[in-house]
Amino acid sequence: MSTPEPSVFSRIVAREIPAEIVFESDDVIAIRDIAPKAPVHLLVIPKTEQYRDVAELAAGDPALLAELVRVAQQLADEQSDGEFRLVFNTGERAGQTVFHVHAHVLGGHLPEG
Ligand code: D5M
Repeated sequence: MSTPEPSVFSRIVAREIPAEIVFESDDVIAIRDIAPKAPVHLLVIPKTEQYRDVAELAAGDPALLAELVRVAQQLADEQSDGEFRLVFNTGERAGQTVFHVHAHVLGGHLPEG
């Protein structure tokens, strides 16, 4: 059986493709989104790609999900006013394009809705 290709985020963790990395720990990396939808738009990503979406992550490793939320708050404090929208697109029809779980952290002056 062939090994699946690493996700774009695993390739960023491995420094195979460039990104603006704003936080890194043993378990988590955070980068600036390449197509920002708000003045501050970051992605907080577990380094492991074993969870494709937030439902799998919550079931498999709730402590790691809590760590994503903690990092989101820390980055919103550092880069904005501490308030933020946290979005997990879950499934293709909901707009998910990268099936390696990631939290969108949107801050600054947000669009309505
Ligand atoms: O979100 C996937 C998000 O990932 C989308 O907002 C673009 C972003 N993206 C994709 N490739 C890159 C790179 N190379 N750097 C930074 N950001 C990237 P989803 O919720 O799956 O639609």
